[in-house]
Amino acid sequence: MNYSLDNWNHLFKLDPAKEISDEDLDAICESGTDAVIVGGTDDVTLDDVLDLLSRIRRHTVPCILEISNMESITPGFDYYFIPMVMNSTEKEWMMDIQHQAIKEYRDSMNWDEIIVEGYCILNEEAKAFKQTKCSMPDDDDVVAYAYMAEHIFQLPIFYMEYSGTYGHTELVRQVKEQLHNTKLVYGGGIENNFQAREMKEHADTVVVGDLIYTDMNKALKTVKAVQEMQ
Ligand code: 1GP
Repeated sequence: MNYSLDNWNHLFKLDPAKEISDEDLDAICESGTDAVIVGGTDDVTLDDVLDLLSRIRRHTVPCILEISNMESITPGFDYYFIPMVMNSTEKEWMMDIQHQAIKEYRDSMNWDEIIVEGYCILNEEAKAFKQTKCSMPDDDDVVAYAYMAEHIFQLPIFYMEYSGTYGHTELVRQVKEQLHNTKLVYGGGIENNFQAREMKEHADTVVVGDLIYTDMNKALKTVKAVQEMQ
């Protein structure tokens, strides 16, 4: 595997269903972030994914597709994130969709580019929480999911997904204590430098999403705040 999880401190996540100007996209790509993820929950279409891909490709920043549906999978990205939703109540989101994808695409899959994420969705109001029929885990559950991600599934990433709301730093700290080989990715509700730094104290990687669309200047400042910690 040749991906550079060890060096990914900060990632931006762009939602293909949301508009972004060329100027803002250029600023994101040239910000010093370690990679740009393309991923969303609702209304993700192949056209919109391809549009973002071609515009990001004007820059040298690595580009990742976080797969949300089979219809919008396309070659051309540097990496592919495949979520397995560990706190879903339905096996479909943990295993069955991935199983179907393997059946269909196995021969064209390059495992140097594929990174499987153990996802734990921790905001009950998030669209992804509802869509994937999650149940809300308590802190001990989350810690145990992280432990399973590392020891049972040996996943490269455990993703604490608070999408849309700022998470609990103490729980992020506890989860990090469990993980030695699996990288901890934190995403959700980061609205400023301080929060980006606070989560990066514990997580290996922080992801900034919505802030791109609500306050571009603040979003850009999270990059420096995190990169300066290295
Ligand atoms: C979403 O974890 C990312 O998948 C980032 O969350 O959009 O709340 O920043 P926000």
